[in-house]
Parts: sequence; C-alpha cells; structure tokens
Amino acid sequence: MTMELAGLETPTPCADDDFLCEVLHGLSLPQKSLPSRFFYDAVGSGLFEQITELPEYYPTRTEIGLLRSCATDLRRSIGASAVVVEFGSGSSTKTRKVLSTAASLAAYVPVDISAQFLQQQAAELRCEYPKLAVLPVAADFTRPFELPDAVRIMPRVGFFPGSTIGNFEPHEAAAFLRHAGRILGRGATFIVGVDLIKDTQVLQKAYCDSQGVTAKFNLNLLARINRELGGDFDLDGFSHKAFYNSVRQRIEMHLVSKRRQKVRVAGRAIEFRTGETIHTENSYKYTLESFGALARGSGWTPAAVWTDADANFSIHALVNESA
Ligand code: AVJ
Repeated sequence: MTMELAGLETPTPCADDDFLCEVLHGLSLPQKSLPSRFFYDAVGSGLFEQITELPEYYPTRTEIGLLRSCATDLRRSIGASAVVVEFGSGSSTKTRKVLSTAASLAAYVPVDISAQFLQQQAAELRCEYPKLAVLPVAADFTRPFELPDAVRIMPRVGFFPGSTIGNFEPHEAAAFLRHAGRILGRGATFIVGVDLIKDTQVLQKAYCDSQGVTAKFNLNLLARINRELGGDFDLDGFSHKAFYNSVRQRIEMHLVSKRRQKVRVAGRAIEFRTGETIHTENSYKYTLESFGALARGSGWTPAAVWTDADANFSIHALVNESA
C-alpha cells in the first residue's frame, strides 16, 4: 500500500477505519479536524440524500442533467462491449443514467467498501438490466484492486461522478487519477464529475442551506461520536460554519464551539475555546483548465468536457494514452 493513496485526508497514525483513533488524533491537533469520510453512517447518508434535493445544492441535479444531455456523446466515447468501472458506487443512481443510454455495454463493475450493500445493489441492477454482467468488487477504491477476469479483454471506462474528487487534497487527487490509470490500463476512458469555481454566494449557499440540513449533516459527526464512542458532546454547544476559501479554491466546513467547554471521548478530555473550530470537510472547486491540467499531470489526456449553460458543473472524459 502506497502512502500517497492512504485516503481522502492527510495520513494519520491510525489503522484503516479506526474511528476512535481518528477522532482522538484529529481532536488533539492545533487545528482540530475530523476526516469527512466519517459523515456517512446510516444517519449521515440519509442526510446527504436530503442535501442532494435542496434547492441550494445544485451539484447533484446539474450533474444528472448533464449525464442525460451528453448521453449520445458519452455512448460514442464509451463504444460497444465495454465495461464501466465505478469508483465508490454507492446506490449507483447516476450510473443508471449511463447504463440506460449505453445499451451496448457488456459489463458493470461497481467498486465499494460496503460488501453487503454492494451485493444488494448488484442484485437489483441484474433485474433491471438482464443482459448486463454486473460484477461487484468489494474494495476501498483508493487502494489497488483487481478487476474481475471476465472483463480483462473489454475496453474499459472508469466512472467517478459527484465531484467526490473535490474531497481530496489536489496532490491526493493527482495520486488518485494515476492510481485509476493503473487499474483501468492503457487506452481506457475515465469519466469524472467535477464541481466548478463560481460566484462565492452560490457556492456558500450550497453548503449553508436555509433549512439547516447541511448543519444537521455536519453536527451528526458529533452525534456519531456520542453514539459510537461514548462521547458527551453537547450538540447545542456547536454551530455549523461553511465558507469559500478563495485562496485554496475550496469550500471549508467547520463546527464552531459556542463557548469554552470540555468534552469527554473514551475517557479523554478535550478542551475547546470560545470560537475554536473543528475542520470537518474540504470540497475543492476547479476551472475547466485547472482540472484539465491536473489530469494531464496525472497521465490522462482530456478528450471531451461537458458543462451546463450556467457553467456550474463539469463532466470530463479523459483518455489514458500512457504506456
Ligand atoms: C460528497 C463531495 C459531493 O463536497 O459537495 C455536501 C459532500 N458536504 N454538502 C460535496 C457535501 C456538504 C459533497 N460530496
């Protein structure tokens, strides 16, 4: 395992998915922080679904619209008898847009960490698309994994929607693109959804909605620590904050301590000053050019890009021409 692909965040001394270790480590740093991947327990995943339906949260609906409108182009660049490999498939909602239009697709390989959920989703997809070979791989998609033997000879298309790439630090995004290139191989196409830099107010409202769903999503991290690690966070003692950092070109989410307070997690005391924050997420934004340059620097050649009329979101088709 290479350190550069250790995960979405800066490497920590913790073993894979050791929630307690990550929490105690993150809350001991001068700038307290928690890895954003821990947002997605059952409650958090439900809240994220709600976020995708908010009027202010434009990415999901814009990307789905784009997938629909570029379907013909996409089918052409995917070609016949290809295999689509999705990195972090979840419920494959967006993939269905691709699968429905790419009738000539031979196989679909959803890659996801949750083996049980993956099998359930695969069973549903087999019913919906009886001619498609659905071949799930239970793995951490940021780590090396083997493609199923059955797809070795097929043309490969990687799929990474949702601007999930925005949760990586730029150097981690580059490492991830290289890693995907190694797995997909020479000649492969990679379809990547990327959120774009835009008006600061529009960006900030997407992460600070009027109904307070994103605030609940952020605060659920503390609730999860209380539930799973026996923490005693007072959720009323913290507030949600999201802002666009124009220097780093990213949305930052934080939890702000409303007062001086002491919290206990697994017998350890953690002190907060008034106004001190826990940094919980970065969501990097790109221009068409800055993402193209990142891809080029990571062994991929930009082949096509689609954006909506307001240039809110982009879908990039990259080709692997490296040896
Ligand atoms: C999961 C990366 C698409 O960064 O926009 C939404 C997560 N966080 N609202 C994003 C998120 C707060 C989301 N992605």
